[in-house]
Amino acid sequence: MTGSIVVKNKDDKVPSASDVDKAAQSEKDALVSKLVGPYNDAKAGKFPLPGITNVVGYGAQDVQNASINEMIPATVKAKVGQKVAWTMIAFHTLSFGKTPIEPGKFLTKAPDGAWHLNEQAFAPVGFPPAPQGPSGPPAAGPPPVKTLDGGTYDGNAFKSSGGVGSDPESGLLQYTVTFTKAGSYPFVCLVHPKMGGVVQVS
Ligand SMILES: [Cu+2]
Repeated sequence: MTGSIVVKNKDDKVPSASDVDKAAQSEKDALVSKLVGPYNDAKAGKFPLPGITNVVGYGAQDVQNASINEMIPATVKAKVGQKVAWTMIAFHTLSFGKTPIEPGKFLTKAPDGAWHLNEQAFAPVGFPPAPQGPSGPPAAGPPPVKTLDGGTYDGNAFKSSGGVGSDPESGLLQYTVTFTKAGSYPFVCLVHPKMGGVVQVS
């Protein structure tokens, strides 16, 4: 994520706030129009790569600077004993149970006014953390898939993937959870408020 500030001479003309707003809006419209097709396909259960049925966040390969902060589908159905896989697209968490922080409230203000990241939002909970290895050069062909197995879940505790995502170099990351008891299990992303869904296990 990068940006730049251009400092102009005092007498140079600079765009007005409304010019900047208009430019930003048209950039946004252009990005949205590129994402609408893939988004509608995903909502209809159509993903461009095999083996993907559930995603945490979504986007389009040719749009690197915008993504969709949504769980697709929002309702996932599973049978007792079934291992469910979610493909983590950008940086999100997939978290079940009573969350240690309110989704989106991952920054806390210290008495000195400095903002700190709330580590509880991004730590994996309820299973051993995945080994963090260096990512290699991109391989030819479809991106490799790495699996982060979250183990089993019966609704009795907090469980979270931690803050994870896929990246173009090391490939897709799938987080899996095996449901051992019938029930309805809501899940959220601790980074983005309103990003959630439910697993219905029967
Ligand atoms: Cu998120």
